[in-house]
Amino acid sequence: MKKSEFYPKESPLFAAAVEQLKGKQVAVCGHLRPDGDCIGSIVAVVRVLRTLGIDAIGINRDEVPATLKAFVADTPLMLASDFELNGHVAVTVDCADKKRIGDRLIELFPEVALNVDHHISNKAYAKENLIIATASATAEILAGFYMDLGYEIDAVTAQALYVGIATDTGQFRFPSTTPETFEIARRLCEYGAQPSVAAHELYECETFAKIKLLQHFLNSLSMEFDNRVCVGLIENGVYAETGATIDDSEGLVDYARSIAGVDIGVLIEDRDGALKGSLRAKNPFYRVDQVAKQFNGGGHACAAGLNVENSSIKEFYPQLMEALGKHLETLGQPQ
Ligand SMILES: [Mn+2]
Repeated sequence: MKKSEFYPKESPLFAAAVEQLKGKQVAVCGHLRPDGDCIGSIVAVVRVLRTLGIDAIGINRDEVPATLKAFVADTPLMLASDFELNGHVAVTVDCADKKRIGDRLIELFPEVALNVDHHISNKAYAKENLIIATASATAEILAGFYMDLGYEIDAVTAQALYVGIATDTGQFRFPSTTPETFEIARRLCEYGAQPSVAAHELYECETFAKIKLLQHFLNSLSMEFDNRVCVGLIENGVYAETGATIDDSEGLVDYARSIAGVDIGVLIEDRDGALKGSLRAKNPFYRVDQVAKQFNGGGHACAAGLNVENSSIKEFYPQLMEALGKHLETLGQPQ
């Protein structure tokens, strides 16, 4: 084996964990409402395990979003509701908390063999936990492992890993984007990743319903805390009205954050009383994960989410603003 270049400490641990999976049936689980990094990582782990002779399939509680379907290609992937346990061993990717795999999978898998993730808040709930918080994406970690270990990366795997990195870095714009991110992405292109094809699938195949959802969101924007926080809402019933799917809210919050002078963008969605909050900061100084944590959520310093059951925007909005206000007051101004 050649010398580990990207993750000298973790790559051998990954190889050892993979060794333990040999001869077993492996279920590679992602998180609720899967994003590009989740799907890309599942696809990449399932494919690589299969090249190593391991019977692996991907499982998700929620459907693969339409914009990501093309990247799955012929990778075996199924919904948790269709999955039948047959002595499978669980591997999770991009899941900071075991809860993120969803109730049915939590029940089926009291134990997780391997947890690969880049969330700083990861609870290290598995037998082997490979958490690298400096990586921009779980896909970046996996790609680094594969390159370090000389695992076979086919064109579908390379494209899936590229998509995971491109989406989690906001197309290589977020502060998590490092020289290593570009080096890994560059090499993925050599393995067959095609950035232009990925960009077309991800950003140039929008439904009209999604644009109508964006229209609602933009109409709802309001400023808080001297224009430092911009909040947009998706009120209950808007999904039905526009015909948009819940995946279509992905990325809306970035419009709120994109405004000059705004430090934090916020999206609050109401889906029949189940609220979902998304917080996005321009600077990791703002540690929006700490605000999300106060509502049983979590995530990264610049990108965090939370879920509140049985509430309404009217009730929750002032609660979130109070928490944000206190948080901003404690933080002061970045240096
Ligand atoms: Mn991720």
